[in-house]
Amino acid sequence: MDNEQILDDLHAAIVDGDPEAAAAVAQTGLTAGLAPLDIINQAAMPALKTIGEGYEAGEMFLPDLMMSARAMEGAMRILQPALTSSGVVRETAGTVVLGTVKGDIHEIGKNLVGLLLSVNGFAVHDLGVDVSAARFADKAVEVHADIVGVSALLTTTMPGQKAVIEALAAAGLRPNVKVMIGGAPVTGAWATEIGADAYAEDAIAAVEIARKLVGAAPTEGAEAAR
Ligand code: HCB
Repeated sequence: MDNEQILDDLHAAIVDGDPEAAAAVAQTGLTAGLAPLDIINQAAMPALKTIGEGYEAGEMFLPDLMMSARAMEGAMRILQPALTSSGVVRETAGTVVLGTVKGDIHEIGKNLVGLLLSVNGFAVHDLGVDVSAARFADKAVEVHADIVGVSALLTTTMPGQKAVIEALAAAGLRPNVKVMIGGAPVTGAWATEIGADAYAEDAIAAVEIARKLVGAAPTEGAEAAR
């Protein structure tokens, strides 16, 4: 089976919401020598985009989204250890508190950001999903965070990112603790509007931006995870 077929099969398994097939194809991809990050970027993420577009067009429904998310998790169970073991971690690049805002339970993208930051030497404290602004601020104090990464996938929960910035400011942490925001509906313009330090379009960008925010020289960064 050629690599293109493997990527097509994984795309199909995620769109079809088949966790077992997704895990099996992900394993086939690794065995064939595909880099875990390439499998994620070239098959898994486009599949989620397809599902999202189908949902928006009224051609797919919430159970479809949920099945696809499970299939993505099936693939990630195989890909995550491979991604972790391919990273070269030498020292702690910085401390990051990460989470998805209150009212929002999307976690796939946030988990990917956390994984790539860890692989690239950051100490990541993942608060999970549906996290209040106060909890972000408390954790940032507790672990002496350099960066707070805030994910939001719904237009209705994006104001939660602003609330996190306000909570950090109220705790006296700004501007020393940097805020990096992301999530499908989030833009650079929104980051500017709410006073975030950075917007990261994807997990690879998040690593490079995090390095810049802590003043570390850019290195092979996300490339180390390939
Ligand atoms: Co969800 N959902 N969903 N969903 N969902 C979206 C996000 C829509 C865009 C689908 C659509 O309509 N086209 C839409 C949001 C519309 C909007 O507001 N603009 C939507 C909706 C409406 C909903 C519900 C309201 C549906 C309903 O109940 N009627 C509901 C909300 C539940 C809630 O949160 N309260 C809901 C539920 C779900 C699940 C539970 C079924 C499932 C999530 C499962 C899980 O995470 N465990 C789900 C999924 C899977 C999606 C789609 C299909 C994929 C999201 C995803 O994982 N993308 C999504 C469609 C889409 O986005 N194309 C759809 C892949 C990751 C890798 O991308 O953007 O999350 P990402 O993350 C990137 C990037 O943004 C950046 O790096 C990541 C990695 O590259 N990044 C950061 C993210 N966070 C960062 C933080 C940083 O500091 C830095 C960078």
